[in-house]
Amino acid sequence: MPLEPEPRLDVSVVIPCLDEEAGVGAVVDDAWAGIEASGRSGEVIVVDNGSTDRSVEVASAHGARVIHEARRGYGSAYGRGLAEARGEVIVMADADGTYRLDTLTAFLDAIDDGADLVLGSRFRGTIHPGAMPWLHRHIGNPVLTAILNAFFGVRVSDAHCGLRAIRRSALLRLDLRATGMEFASEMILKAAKRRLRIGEIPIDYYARHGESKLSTFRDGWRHLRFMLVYSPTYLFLVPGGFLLALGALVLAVLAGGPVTILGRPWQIHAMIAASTATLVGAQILQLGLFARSYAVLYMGDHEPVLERLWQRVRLEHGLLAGCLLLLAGGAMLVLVFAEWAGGGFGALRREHESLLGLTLVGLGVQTVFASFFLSLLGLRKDVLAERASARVAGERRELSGARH
Ligand SMILES: Nc1nc2c(ncn2[C@@H]2O[C@H](COP(=O)(O)OP(=O)(O)OP(=O)(O)O)[C@@H](O)[C@H]2O)c(=O)[nH]1
Ligand SMILES: [Mg+2]
Repeated sequence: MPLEPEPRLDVSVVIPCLDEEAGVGAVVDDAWAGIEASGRSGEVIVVDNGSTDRSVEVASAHGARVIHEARRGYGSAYGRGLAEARGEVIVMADADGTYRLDTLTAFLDAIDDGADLVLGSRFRGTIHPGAMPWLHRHIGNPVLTAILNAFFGVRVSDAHCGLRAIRRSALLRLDLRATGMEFASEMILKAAKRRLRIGEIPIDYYARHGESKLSTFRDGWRHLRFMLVYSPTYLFLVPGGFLLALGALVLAVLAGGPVTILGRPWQIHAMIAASTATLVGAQILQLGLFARSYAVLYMGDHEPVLERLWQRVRLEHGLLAGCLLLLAGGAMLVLVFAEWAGGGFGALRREHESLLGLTLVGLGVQTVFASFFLSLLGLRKDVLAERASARVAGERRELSGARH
């Protein structure tokens, strides 16, 4: 987002608006009143996306700077509005009259007190009758908020509240890209990743004017999808690790032949399932590792364990591990073949051993090729060294600052 680096006002109120002629005028008035009550300098920006009603006229008549964005969507509108904002602090609000901006001073005070991002919380405040449908109030918002908290290690009570404030310097670090309603989740999860300070203020939520632009399932899915894509730990590492561990355990138990557990014989079918789980689990884990590495190397994510791994583990280590797996699996297959040949290629009952050998060969091949792919991603490994030396330089500066 090409944000202007120098703020020229204390506060910008940015309001996305799509066909909200019934609400936008009062919201703009409310924003000006909030700015005045706070005693700060400010501006009110309304971002239109091709409204077909009188929203633009109404917003302008009430003194808003109206900006037009061609790309549709709540996130696209904010991307543009935030880039145009000139305030030191940016306050975000909807155009439908659901939020009151007499709370603006409280948001600005919270930023003055050290928060980088301040979220309104409807759940800790008051949701007035008719403001939020039952499904959103009791299922959609709480469940998606809980997922965001679990995935990204935050503790917010209302991840989708449209009334929030952010410090300009914090916004510059977020690199927001979402185009739809998932923009609301993106702000929080990226703030968490950059370790920004997130505050909350209980607020009132009123019934909206005009028609809702929120589509329950489409937008709910967009939030969920976005969180999954940004959380490879949950998308890849948890299911991959689970499948690999379960598969490997069953393979180990059944390696020598059928086993009786809980009074039932476990035979080749369980072994086939375990082999599939092992290979699929390993594959998902590798994809997770690719995704995390990409995020660390190319998207500026910070993950100490992975960064250390990247600096210590080389392509040759991966190739060695892959070859060892290949050798172990290959040796088992050779032994089975030798027994078969020794018996004159007659009947052979070594399914368990063969399957274990084949699974190890499969894992070996995957590991070899995954290692090559990782080393391709690692062409940008220099950024880690640069980041590390920048950190050391920063620490030195702090130390010498402390000494003076
Ligand atoms: N410019 C622009 N604004 C949008 C777009 N979609 C939604 N908005 C605005 O973003 C704000 C939030 O959308 P709402 O429809 O109120 O969504 P919501 O607040 O989650 O749902 P409700 O509780 O039903 O109001 C409103 O001011 C909309 O006018 C869009 O595509 N472009
Ligand atoms: Mg709304």
